[in-house]
Amino acid sequence: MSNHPAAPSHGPVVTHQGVCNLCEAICGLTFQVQGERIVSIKGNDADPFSRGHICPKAVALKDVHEDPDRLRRPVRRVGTEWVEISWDQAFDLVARNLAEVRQQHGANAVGIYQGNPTVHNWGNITHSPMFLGQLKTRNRFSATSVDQLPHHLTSYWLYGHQFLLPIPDIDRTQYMIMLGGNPLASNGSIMTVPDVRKRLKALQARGGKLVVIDPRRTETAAIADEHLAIKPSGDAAFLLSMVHVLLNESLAKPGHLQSLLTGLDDLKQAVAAFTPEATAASSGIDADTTRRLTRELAQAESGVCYGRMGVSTQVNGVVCQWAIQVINILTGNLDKEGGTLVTHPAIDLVRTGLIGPGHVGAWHSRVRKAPEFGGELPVAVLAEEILTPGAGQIRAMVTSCGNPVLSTPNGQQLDRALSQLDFMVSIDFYINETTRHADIILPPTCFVEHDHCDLIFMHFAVRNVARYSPAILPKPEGTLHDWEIYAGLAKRYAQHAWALEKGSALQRVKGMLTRSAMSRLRPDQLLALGLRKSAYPLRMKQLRQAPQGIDLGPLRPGLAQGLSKKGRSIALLPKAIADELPQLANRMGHDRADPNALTLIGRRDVRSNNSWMHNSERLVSGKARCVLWMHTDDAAQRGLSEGQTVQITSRVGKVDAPVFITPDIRPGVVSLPHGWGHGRQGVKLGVASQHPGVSLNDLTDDQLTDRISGNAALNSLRVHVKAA
Ligand SMILES: Nc1nc2c(c(=O)[nH]1)N[C@H]1C(S)=C(S)[C@@H](COP(=O)(O)OP(=O)(O)OC[C@H]3O[C@@H](n4cnc5c(=O)[nH]c(N)nc54)[C@H](O)[C@@H]3O)O[C@H]1N2
Ligand SMILES: Nc1nc2c(c(=O)[nH]1)N[C@H]1C(S)=C(S)[C@@H](COP(=O)(O)OP(=O)(O)OC[C@H]3O[C@@H](n4cnc5c(=O)[nH]c(N)nc54)[C@H](O)[C@@H]3O)O[C@H]1N2
Ligand code: SF4
Ligand SMILES: [Mo]
Repeated sequence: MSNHPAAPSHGPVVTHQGVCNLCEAICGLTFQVQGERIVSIKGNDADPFSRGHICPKAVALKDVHEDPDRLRRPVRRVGTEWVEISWDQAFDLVARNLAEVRQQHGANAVGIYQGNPTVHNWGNITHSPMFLGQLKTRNRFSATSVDQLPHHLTSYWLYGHQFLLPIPDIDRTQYMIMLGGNPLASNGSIMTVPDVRKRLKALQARGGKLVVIDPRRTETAAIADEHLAIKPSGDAAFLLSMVHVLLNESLAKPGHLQSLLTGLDDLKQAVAAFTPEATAASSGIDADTTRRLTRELAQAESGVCYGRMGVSTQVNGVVCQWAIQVINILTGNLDKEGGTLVTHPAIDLVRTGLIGPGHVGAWHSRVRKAPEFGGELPVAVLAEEILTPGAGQIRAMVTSCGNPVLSTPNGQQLDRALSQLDFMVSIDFYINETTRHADIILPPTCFVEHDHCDLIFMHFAVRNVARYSPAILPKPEGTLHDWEIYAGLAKRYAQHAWALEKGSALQRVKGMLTRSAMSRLRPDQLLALGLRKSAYPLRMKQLRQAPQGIDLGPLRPGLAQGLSKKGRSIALLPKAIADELPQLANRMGHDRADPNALTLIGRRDVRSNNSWMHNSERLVSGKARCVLWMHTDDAAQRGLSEGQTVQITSRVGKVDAPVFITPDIRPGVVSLPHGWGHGRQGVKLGVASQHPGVSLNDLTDDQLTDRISGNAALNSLRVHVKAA
């Protein structure tokens, strides 16, 4: 493999404005560059949205750029060795092998997994469909189903579109209840909110109130006006009680939404059993507190109920996200300034139809019969689809922007499954826990080497903003961007799979010509075309002249009007929820907990980013971060002392980690971060291997999923902990 000589650094120091793409906040950055070397990275005060804010990860963009472990050329695995090959050879091998598998075993024998950076790097959005669409497989997976799937399903049912996600109007609200989100560490999610600490402080300074509901006293809980350490997975019961109180204390005032609502009587019946008294034992939140919070929210001038990862990735994920929407509707806060609002981005994928409304259950997984949503199956079923023999078994995989061995439940099982594939290709610049199983790795350029315009997160932003960021550094010779890799694969695969395509020769030629024309257009050329359909009078020239971003104003109402225009109503009680609630009511209070078991939840840290920023020395140095948080009483009961190594055991696995003893977590609950576990053989991450940690997902259970959507239930896992 190639060595990477330090990038030349001579000539004048030049300043560029760009963004950080690592998380959903998309902070504006100022880069100083000398030759091909980054000299400094700072927050961009001129950015109207992020206002100079950054976190420690932004500076590590330089480390990724200079990382000697980062691949720059395609490699092929020969036994345990990796050898560089040309792009032409690589495309040919990939296209030939995938077409062969499809020919012999059918289209579903090829599986696809697209990970989180897919949505943080626009070339993947614009160009991956040209190649992946041709594979025509139903075995598509992504990080969505270890994350926000319940949000999409809820919006699909209530508002008719998977991407109509109402966003907290954090800058104007007077009351915010936050469940299962820790934006002070995560910097916000399904709420693009750079500089969140200042925005929350401003909420408090104008007399508003922040309530955080989380089993752990998180960084966000620590600045809240009130923190309730709920029992893990007690949220559905608690939220249903809030709905109950709204409907039974005549607090429900949907106001401007009233004429759109149907099913209000059925809803009242459906939540009848969930009195605050009945749910208190399940949630750990007493009835008086539930009633008081509900009244406070209902009576506030404006308010938001917001729930994220912690309430999505549990067995009642969809019930939680649905109940949150219902609460915002009943309090009249949906589609209201200071409440929750849908966004109006410059490139609007919803209103232009570029993202479809979604569909559910159009097909099911082969082994477990889990439903697809929006064309994807839940990733919790991926390993069994590879391991279970029979027609339709997955025999080849395409992965990109992802590390499912560390990020999906029962990672060890998936690790085993990937090692048994006939063929695997990964589009990634690291040889990590997942890509080490690939036959071919195709490495794209890294972030500072390509341009970027956010196409996804501006749909979730707390302000409407348009921003286009040119590349900071030139692309080194012989390297390709993600979009160029997809364009190359699309073309080559079409040649190899020619005989497999259905339709007349003329139709096939037409398809090929369209793809070939499309794949020659760069993302910025597609953006220029897209702007012509924008509701704003914006052109590429203006975006290029304002790399700090163009403010398009605060969020504004539009959801209700859009629904009325289409003659749509909001049916408050989708059938799947109506079917689920009686079962939930029956399960309440019948929790036969093993008295020695603890409940394991996750944790994010501001210096870590899922599984992949651990090869940056500046981010992993200092105190070890992959440690198990445990309450003081639970540690005393087990005779454990600070820093001692403990063994954590679940149904599917065992890991050892040091314990951190603290009063800042609910008794009976322990917490471990995900994304660690770099000690596996064959991983080529020099720094990360020195700070390996263990993988939380070697403990999480692929059989534990949200009962409605199949989203992974990563939180609330039963574990046993003892001295190692
Ligand atoms: N137990 C537990 N598990 C979790 C979570 C949790 O809270 N608890 N969180 C879940 C969530 S929310 C998510 S989103 C997933 C994330 O899980 P994944 O999406 O599977 O994984 P990442 O760790 O984000 O890995 C990103 C990979 O993309 C590569 N990469 C980075 N930038 C680019 C690029 O521009 N192009 C290409 N081609 N590759 C790139 C990196 O090298 C890395 O290998 O993890 C989930 N797993
Ligand atoms: N620094 C950093 N930032 C990130 C990431 C990262 O890995 N590192 N990942 C990015 C990604 S991909 C995403 S999706 C976002 C996620 O963003 P957030 O949703 O804000 O993510 P978390 O910090 O995991 O917050 C989840 C919270 O839920 C709590 N929790 C766990 N179980 C329960 C429960 O049963 N009930 C309740 N009420 N709470 C519970 C946990 O204690 C935790 O505080 O973060 C993004 N930003
Ligand atoms: S919060 Fe940090 S990681 Fe997220 S975009 Fe801003 S600088 Fe990047
Ligand atoms: Mo995520």
